[in-house]
Amino acid sequence: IDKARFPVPAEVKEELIKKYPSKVARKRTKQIVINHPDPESMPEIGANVRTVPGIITQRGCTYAGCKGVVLGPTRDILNITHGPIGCGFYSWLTRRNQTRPPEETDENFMTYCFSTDMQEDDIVFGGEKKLKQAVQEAFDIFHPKAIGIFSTCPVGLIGDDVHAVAREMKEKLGINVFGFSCEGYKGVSQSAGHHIANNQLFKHVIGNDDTPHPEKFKINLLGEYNIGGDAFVLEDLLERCGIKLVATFSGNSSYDAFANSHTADLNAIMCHRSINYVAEMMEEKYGIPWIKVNFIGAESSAKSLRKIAAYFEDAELMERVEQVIAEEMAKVEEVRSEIRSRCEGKTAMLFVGGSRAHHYQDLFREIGMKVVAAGYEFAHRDDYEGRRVLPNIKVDADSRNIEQLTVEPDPERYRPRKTEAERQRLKEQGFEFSDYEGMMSEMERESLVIDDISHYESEKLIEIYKPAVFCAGIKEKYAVQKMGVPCKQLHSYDYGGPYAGFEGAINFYKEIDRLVNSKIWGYIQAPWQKNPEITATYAVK
Ligand code: CFM
Ligand code: HCA
Repeated sequence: IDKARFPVPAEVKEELIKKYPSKVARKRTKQIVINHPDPESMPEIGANVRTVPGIITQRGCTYAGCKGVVLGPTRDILNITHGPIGCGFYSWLTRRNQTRPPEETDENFMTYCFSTDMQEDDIVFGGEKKLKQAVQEAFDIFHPKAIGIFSTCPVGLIGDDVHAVAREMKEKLGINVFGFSCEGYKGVSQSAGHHIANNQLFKHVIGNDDTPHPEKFKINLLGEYNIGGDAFVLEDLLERCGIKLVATFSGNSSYDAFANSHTADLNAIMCHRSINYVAEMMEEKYGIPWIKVNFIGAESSAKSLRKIAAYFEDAELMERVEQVIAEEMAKVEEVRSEIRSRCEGKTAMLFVGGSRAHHYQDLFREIGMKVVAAGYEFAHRDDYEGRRVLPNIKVDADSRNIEQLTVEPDPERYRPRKTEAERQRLKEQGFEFSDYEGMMSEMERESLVIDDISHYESEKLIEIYKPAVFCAGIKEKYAVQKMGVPCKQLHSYDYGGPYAGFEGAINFYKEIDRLVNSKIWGYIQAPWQKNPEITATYAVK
């Protein structure tokens, strides 16, 4: 970080926490670190800990992580929210997860919002009867092959047993019905909901259909949710390379693809945070190895394709991949160099979720922009520090009801995709299996890394750095823009996208160019520029 242009990070950190009561400041200080990218001197960061009550956080709830994030993008599982109508409504497509049924007659329930619309009576007398009726009604009208039931906060508080209802209805209707104990309050964030979703998918769906595929190179794409059409771009890219995509978890996906996903040779993971549990369980039970990929950014996309091809060690595949990369890179370069000349040296901040605050930094780097601060809402230390960190027991106590499934190898279906010797050889060539690459090693020295940033801290950061663009979500968007700084939503992409793959990179460069080089922001005055600060006086006892 250029000291002449940017404030001293230690002073910025001090400024961010100085107004907090000392107990809160002590907590926040662990979650705000000044980066050192080398593994030996990389600081530890506090992550996956409960937000201090009273602080305005960007985080969402466990139900959102389970129902909205992991299961939401699957078109033909009929998802019923057991709870007040707001929970179902909020998680209904605000995430812009798209789907495209191959045939017009294929089922797509994503255009519907199913909920038991829980009322006071149900809270007092219990809601299981209503839930059973809802499952029956949904079955009678739609005849789905599977129904998922999702618990919201009141379900846990009153003790409705969604799993008993699911078992009973599965028996009665003869279709797959499964429940999720993903009450919103259960963990410290969405992250607990990912875990619950992973467990139930593994227990109830994955492995239900053994039909083999004739193709030579078969992969699953894990942690790709087709926001703004990203998965469509990647499906096309893989097809052109001659790589068979068995299942995507869970963008543009179907129940049948999940059921059959254990027939793939390799799991390629985009968002590790939300789906690593499935990857690990599939490796344990079926012997499918996993690798990390990142299709955000042109360079990263090329690297990821090469990594997949390297795993299969097939000359023809490698050649095809190189061909596709060359074709795509030519198109990217045409746009990139011009945009780079206008964006070079400008600054960005990214505060999102559990993987994008890391992955999208590549796109900014590609157009010469500098990331001065970044952080996740709910990622774990692994995702920051890039090393496997054992769960912090104190933290886990907050979400102690989340089951860590014990998975045994399935002797009939376990097939080592590569022998131990072959794996070893790949490793010696620098090929990484199961790596925990994190955000901090790729960020500049002395940049700020902030976990679960508070609204107050965001405002302070913007005041101090005045970044050219601030990336976050809908809750922050307009507060940021009122300060005269454009906010790009990296969750929903605002109305844009796709941003994945080469095509997506071009779209993103253009969007950022448009935002950071627009003159409009200069006409907006932030409140502190217009009016002198009015210090509030409080009544003191
Ligand atoms: Fe993974 Fe996601 Fe993200 Fe995530 Fe999310 Fe999302 Fe996100 Mo919003 S699964 S962690 S829980 S990449 S919904 S598609 S954008 S916070 S960074
Ligand atoms: C969620 C979904 C969310 C919210 C985005 C936002 C998404 O966590 O419930 O705050 O703008 O990507 O839609 O992360």
